[in-house]
Amino acid sequence: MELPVISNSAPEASGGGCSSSGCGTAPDALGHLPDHIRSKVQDHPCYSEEAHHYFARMHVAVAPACNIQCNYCNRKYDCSNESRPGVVSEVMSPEQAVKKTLAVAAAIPQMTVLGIAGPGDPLANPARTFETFRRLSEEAPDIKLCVSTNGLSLPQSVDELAKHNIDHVTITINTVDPEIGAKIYPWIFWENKRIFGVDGAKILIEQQQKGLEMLTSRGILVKVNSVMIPGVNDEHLKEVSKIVKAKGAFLHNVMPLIAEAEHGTYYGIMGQREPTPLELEALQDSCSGDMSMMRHCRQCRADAVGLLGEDRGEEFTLDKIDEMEVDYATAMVERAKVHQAITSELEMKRALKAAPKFEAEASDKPATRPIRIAIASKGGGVINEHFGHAHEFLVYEVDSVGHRFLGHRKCTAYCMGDESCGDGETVLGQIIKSLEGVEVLLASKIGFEPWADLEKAGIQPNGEHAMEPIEEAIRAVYDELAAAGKLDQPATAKAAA
Ligand code: CLF
Ligand code: SF4
Repeated sequence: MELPVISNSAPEASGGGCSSSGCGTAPDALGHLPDHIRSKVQDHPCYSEEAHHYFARMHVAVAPACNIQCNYCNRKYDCSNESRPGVVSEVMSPEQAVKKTLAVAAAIPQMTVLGIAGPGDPLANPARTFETFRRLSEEAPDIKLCVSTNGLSLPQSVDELAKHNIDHVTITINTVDPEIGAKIYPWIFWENKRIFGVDGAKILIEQQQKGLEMLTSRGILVKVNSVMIPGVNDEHLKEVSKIVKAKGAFLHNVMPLIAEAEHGTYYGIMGQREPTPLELEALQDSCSGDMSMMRHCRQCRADAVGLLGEDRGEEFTLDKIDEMEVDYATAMVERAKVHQAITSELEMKRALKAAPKFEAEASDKPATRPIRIAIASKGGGVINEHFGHAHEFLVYEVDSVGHRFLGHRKCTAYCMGDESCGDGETVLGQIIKSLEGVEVLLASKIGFEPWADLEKAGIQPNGEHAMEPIEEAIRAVYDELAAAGKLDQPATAKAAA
């Protein structure tokens, strides 16, 4: 079955929704949503797992200042609440941001969402953030507006957010306990004073919770991001998930801590451990009993452009934008046609999958054990990436009746097309390590050397499904393995590790 991630927990929703704790959920994961919610999420790449294969987002880095300190952030870089630590985005003015947005929207009609997510906290820079939103809501009414915040200034910003039709807000909530908060936030800047430790964390938590309630009571969709910090808040995040769901949050995105010493963050320098992919999956599964989980977040940068996981920012640098003439009225007509074509195609696919024949076939299959399958894809929902060029692999769990998306595993590309491949061997070892728990890997093409090493590691490479839709390919591969009797046995020790 398809599209298991999104269900709605907003108070005005009709309820229900698919469980993401097992394979085989409703054929149309958006289908149960009321129309007004569905129209908000069906083309938002972060709020809909399905949409992220087809629709793009962009960020404009207009917000340099921040009003708190997180132990996983080095303030020289972008806000780590929604981006990778160690990434620096060039700050631009609201005027430059508007120009860039119109240029990108005209060139990439699949771009449906403009987000402000840094490089500091957008609501700690209200004049720059709201000037950008105000102008875009007037000049580009077909673009959804989205913002991500640490929440400290949220309650006082809610009226302004509503005024500019910003109906997607992300709050990073790592804890609801000030004692835990003091281990994550050394200080906050509040009412012209720096407030340290538990006292600061208490104010931050109160502001976040108040802001969440104010937004959901106005029908604004709220996504909650949480950074999983092993030994600090990992167990506690289950409680956080319950609380934010009860207050009407739409989606919970548990992201892994990134703590590398070279980023100069407190956690990086003190050697705080990052979670493994399987630990992250297990926590997401635990939380999913209480609410819908986002599993396709790419922790993108504050000036990201393109589909999630790709970065086309280089095509839209300020000097290039200066030379672009944009007729946005004409572009909007073209954009509407593209959006309609994608939406119609997706609706047709959902209808085909929901057909009774599909159910009957599925229900006749004998029960076999689930496996994880990794996919190399550039987007569009198809297997269209060479193994050696992949910067990430999408991981699905597949069983006899369905599948679910578990997340992606980031990696350094094994070979960038360079004949020598540099220190490819070391890179391959890292890729194999990142594929912990995976038993089959599908790519459009896989070279001889990585093929042999993948096999040795207990991962079966497969290049036979190039350019096929992911969902069809993983079903075909699973059924083939099941028919060959290969899924009656426990996984090999390596793959099951
Ligand atoms: Fe940007 Fe965030 Fe809006 Fe998306 S990102 S402001 S909700 S448009 Fe998306 Fe990027 Fe993850 Fe953020 S993949 S880091 S969740
Ligand atoms: Fe860094 Fe963002 Fe935390 Fe501010 S809110 S300290 S920019 S991670």
